[in-house]
Amino acid sequence: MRITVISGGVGGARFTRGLLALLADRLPDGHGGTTAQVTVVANTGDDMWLHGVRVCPDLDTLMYTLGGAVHEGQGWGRREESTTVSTDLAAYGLGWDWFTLGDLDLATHLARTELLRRGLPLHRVVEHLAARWRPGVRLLPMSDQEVETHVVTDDGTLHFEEWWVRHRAAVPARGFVQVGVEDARPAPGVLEALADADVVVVPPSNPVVSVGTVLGVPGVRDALRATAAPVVGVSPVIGGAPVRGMADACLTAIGVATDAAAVARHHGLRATGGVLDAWLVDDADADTVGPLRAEGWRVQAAPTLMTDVPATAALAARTLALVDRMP
Ligand code: GDP
Ligand code: FO1
Ligand code: CA
Repeated sequence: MRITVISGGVGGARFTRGLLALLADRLPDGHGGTTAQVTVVANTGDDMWLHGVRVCPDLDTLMYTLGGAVHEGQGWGRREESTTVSTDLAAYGLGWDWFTLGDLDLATHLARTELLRRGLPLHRVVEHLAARWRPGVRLLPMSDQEVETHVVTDDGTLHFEEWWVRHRAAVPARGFVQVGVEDARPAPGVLEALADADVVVVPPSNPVVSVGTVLGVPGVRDALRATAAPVVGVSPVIGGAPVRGMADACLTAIGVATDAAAVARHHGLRATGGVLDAWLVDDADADTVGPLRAEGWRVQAAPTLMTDVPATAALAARTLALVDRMP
């Protein structure tokens, strides 16, 4: 079974880790006995140049999380990490003192930058770096072209990471722009991964700056609307709040309520011009099931807190079952 996941960083990575645990006995066994392949299309809108190296937060969170190297508590960066280089860079007054590049993480950015400078397109760079970590999925950037999410505030425009990390999204965002997206094309394999999937999953990722950014790459939304695969999403909002991070500030910026049903309606049903067929809400939001069903949604309430891998595997199972795609 071919499963395609559209992902940001921590939420999408943790969901995918649970999905792989669910499929554990059905993943490519290297002897041709493959019965399930997972492709993850990752958001690259958080990416930036820093100290001359290319930083790709969501790609790296996916690679590290699925490769078992992530700093679990942070959800980003490497597990055993030090900040010797970052501290010394600060002594030169360079870089962002509110954005720490760990020493081991820096090796990833140096390797990526070297390969980019050799002329490899990003999707080939990702393939090369991911091979070391064996994430168990095909990891694709949404595009090989640089797309950067910038945040429009009353005092000017900021790179998303500055807004998110330095300001903790406390500066009101009036909107988001994906710089470069007009000239971006889906990376090789992305459209096929959506068209040829047996199921497409929108995991509990940030609906605006993760999922929304991927959908904004020309051609992606159309491919999602056109695929024969059912498209099922999981609410990243529980009980009116994001589980972690500031997706509420992102939703408010685009005029969407921080509510499990409002996020579904924001993505929209494919039958009425949107991109989803089905939506899983948390048990805490079971009251949204009736109204959404009345609007034509395939919707169920389930435990959606990804407390550990088994819980997430159970969530992944409920997600696939909602569209009759149990492995
Ligand atoms: P980021 O790029 O690191 O911000 O990660 P993502 O965009 O992939 O996911 C962030 C979103 O995942 C946030 O909006 C969270 O509310 C959501 N999220 C994180 N953990 C959970 C969880 O355990 N359950 C649910 N339902 N959503 C979660
Ligand atoms: N997040 C922070 O809150 N503080 C940091 O200093 C920080 C550094 C960092 C370095 C590399 C990287 O790949 C991610 C990093 N992040 C940091 C996380 C980043 O903001 C998130 O992964 C996402 O981009 C948010 O959606
Ligand atoms: Ca992100």
